[in-house]
Amino acid sequence: MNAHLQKACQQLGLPNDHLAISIGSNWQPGRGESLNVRSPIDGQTLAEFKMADARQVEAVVKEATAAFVKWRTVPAPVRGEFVRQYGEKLREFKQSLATLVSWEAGKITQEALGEVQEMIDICDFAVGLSRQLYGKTIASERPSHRLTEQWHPLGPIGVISAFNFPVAVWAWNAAIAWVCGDPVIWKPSEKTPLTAIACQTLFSQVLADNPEVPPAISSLIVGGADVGQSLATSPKLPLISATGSVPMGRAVAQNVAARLGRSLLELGGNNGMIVAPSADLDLAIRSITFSAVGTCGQRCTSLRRAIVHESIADKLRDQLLGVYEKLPIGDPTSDGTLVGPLVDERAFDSMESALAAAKSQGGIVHGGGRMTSNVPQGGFYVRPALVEIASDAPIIQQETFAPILYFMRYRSLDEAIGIHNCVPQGLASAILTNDVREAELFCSAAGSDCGIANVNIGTSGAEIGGAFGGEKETGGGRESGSDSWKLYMRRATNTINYSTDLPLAQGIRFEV
Ligand code: UN1
Repeated sequence: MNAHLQKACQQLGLPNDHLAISIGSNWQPGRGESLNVRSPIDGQTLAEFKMADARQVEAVVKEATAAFVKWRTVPAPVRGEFVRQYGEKLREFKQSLATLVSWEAGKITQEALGEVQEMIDICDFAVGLSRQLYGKTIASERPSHRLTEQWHPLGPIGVISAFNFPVAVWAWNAAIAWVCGDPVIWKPSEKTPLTAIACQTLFSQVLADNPEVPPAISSLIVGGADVGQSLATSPKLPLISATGSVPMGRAVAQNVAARLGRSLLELGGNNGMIVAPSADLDLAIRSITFSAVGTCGQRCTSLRRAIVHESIADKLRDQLLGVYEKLPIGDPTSDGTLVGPLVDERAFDSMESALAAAKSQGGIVHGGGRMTSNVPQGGFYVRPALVEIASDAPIIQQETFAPILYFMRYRSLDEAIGIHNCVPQGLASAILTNDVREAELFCSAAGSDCGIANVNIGTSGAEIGGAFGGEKETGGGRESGSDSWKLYMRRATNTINYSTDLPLAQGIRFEV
């Protein structure tokens, strides 16, 4: 194992023998298939251990349910104090956790640090939120009555997360759920269990300083799809929050809906950007490059479609290709690298087949292909691709988790918005323009149909303060900031009569 990684693991207090299940600080071995965790950097094995199987889920759910009964009565600001301490722990271990994120998910150092910062930010947000979980007081139509609403903890929730944000997406859910009074059961991606084990290890350290906190407010189950399905079908988990592919989300949603539970889905992106004639081209180059090749095109928010006005298309394409040519691609832990590896061979195969399909549909492919020199051996390093293609080519409907940017041309803004909205996904979108009318139209009801619509920035890299999520096949969920917390709570409407009469609503007379 690489020396930096080894040091980071030691600092995080990571055990040498990994166990698949943790309820609070109680670790148990899995009884499922064995898992070989490989680093995207060089394909080397980072760890090998047995995953949990579906039959082990019930015991974890039972503990979380018992923890809920205690945690829901702890005052929310006191729950917030626990989250504050977790945030402090993350500050202390930011560097080590980021090193692990780089090795397990293949992120460049800057983006790995940014991911841990996102966890810290959501903890801070949740601490403030813990004093603001308020309902409304509503004017009652009856004399001497008070009509009001309260938000109560919902219950233990299941979090299913993806490899590309192996720790931040869990933290968005966990920090908010904890202040809302909900225990969290986490099934991380099988590709990134070590970062999850690290987060749970840090949780146990905070737990040790807070003996009154029920340990099972945080559990971890490293397992496969059977474990995910078992969480989704468990009637004891009122909310399942799932991030990943559309087929995974569809399966989760159907299982959760069958028992009338609540699901929060954050699925495919296929995000687009309109580049208008008045756009600042320098800003366009920088924002397109960060969104399209950052994280090697493996963010839900990655830019996949540039819809460029025909008057500036050739110039922008040439400048972009010039920048693509010089991109530092390689070991994500080396200073200066901007593009790290794809997560694995399967991701590389999907990129290859998407590019082949694009070619067969008339696309002109610039870049693409595997790099083998000046990169660590064993990893899947690729040249980002820019594909000039017609806006009606079927391939642009499809999201491929790789650095492929479909480059299309438009004449009128109406046409551009039409092309932009013609895909089945609806997560993030952007327009680059200096024309205030175009910007406002794009953000209006007649503009972008996505959950995130930006002006003069790229599609990726959202702050935690806003609600994060999207429409259509993206799944409709909202996580992280704004009032997303409401999904993690249940609302009770209370009518309180402080008179000796019993007037009925709607003026109904019912004398006995
Ligand atoms: C994801 O890719 O699942 O907006 C989350 C962003 C990040 C989160 C992405 N803050 O790109």
